[in-house]
Amino acid sequence: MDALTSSHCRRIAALRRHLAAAASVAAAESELAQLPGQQLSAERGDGYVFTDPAAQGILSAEQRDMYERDGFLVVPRLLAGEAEPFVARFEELLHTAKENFPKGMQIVRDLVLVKEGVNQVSEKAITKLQHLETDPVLSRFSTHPAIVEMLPAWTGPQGAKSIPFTTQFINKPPDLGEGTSRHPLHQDLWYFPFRPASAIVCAWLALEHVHRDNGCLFVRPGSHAKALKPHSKPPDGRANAGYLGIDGANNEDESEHDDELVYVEMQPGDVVFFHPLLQHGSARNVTGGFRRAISTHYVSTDCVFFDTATDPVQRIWADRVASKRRSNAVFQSKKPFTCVSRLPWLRPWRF
Ligand SMILES: O=C(O)CCC(=O)C(=O)O
Repeated sequence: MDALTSSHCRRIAALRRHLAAAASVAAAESELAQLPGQQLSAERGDGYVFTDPAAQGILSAEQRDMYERDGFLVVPRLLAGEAEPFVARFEELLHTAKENFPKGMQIVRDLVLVKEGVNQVSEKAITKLQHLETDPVLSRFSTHPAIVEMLPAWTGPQGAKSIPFTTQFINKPPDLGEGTSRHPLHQDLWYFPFRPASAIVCAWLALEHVHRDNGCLFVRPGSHAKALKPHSKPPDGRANAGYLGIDGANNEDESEHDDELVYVEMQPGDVVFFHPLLQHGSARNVTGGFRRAISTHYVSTDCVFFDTATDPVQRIWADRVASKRRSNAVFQSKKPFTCVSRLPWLRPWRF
């Protein structure tokens, strides 16, 4: 009887913990829903919400409708035949001493693999290069005329800037069995303290055939029309530094959600444009090769920061920036959701 009671107690305690965790996710979601930063998107003049009126003449009616409905759009062969120099440059950088790297470029290593003994300067340990602005070759993606010409469809005709830390070369190494090559389901808007969300867009170029086995992007179509969800590091610790996921969904095996997800298989030169609220990620690379892509987020010069002092979500982000000593007056504002800045720190290219 005693044994039964204590097993009951353990189960009840476990159930309580489970319910408390679920309740705290629900509480965080409802708190988030109240925030000014959740005023995400509004109709933009011609009946559309997620694309700018300038999209007319850039996207076909069908493409525009697809983006409005799904939150992403694949443009096949937009940069056909242009993948090779990016890959060659990445490989050249792998053999370049750090002190000879382009100024400001950051190497993001797979910390889990490094901890497990993978040589940290090897191709297998490097998951990303970020801040590609000063690199003579890799910078050509963000400023590529074929991409830049399409931007007004989302960012409007007034101009756009690339968001510096989002210019990245992504090198997904073969998974060693721990799932560290996986990027959990997330929304990029979590990292961006400016709005409106729909005037931000990501362009992601496949540098080779990307498919389910080597970890192509997976997306949840239509999720761009929903709220920003709380994000955190996956509790089982299998994700890399900075790879946050949506609370309650970041530790799961995405194949459990196959009915809701689309796996975006692409050929080299294909570009996918997607909304910053679109829930997306990429699965393990279970091949023996690498899966490479290059991407950039762009933001309309009409976007405004909102007050991070009154918004806990954005405060996390602001603290991160502050900790990197990119001092910035926009984070000092006292008034909620005011136009405190026209993106002064987004130095790189204006289009
Ligand atoms: O390319 C990938 O594997 C995922 C990239 C991504 O989702 C991101 O950088 O936000």
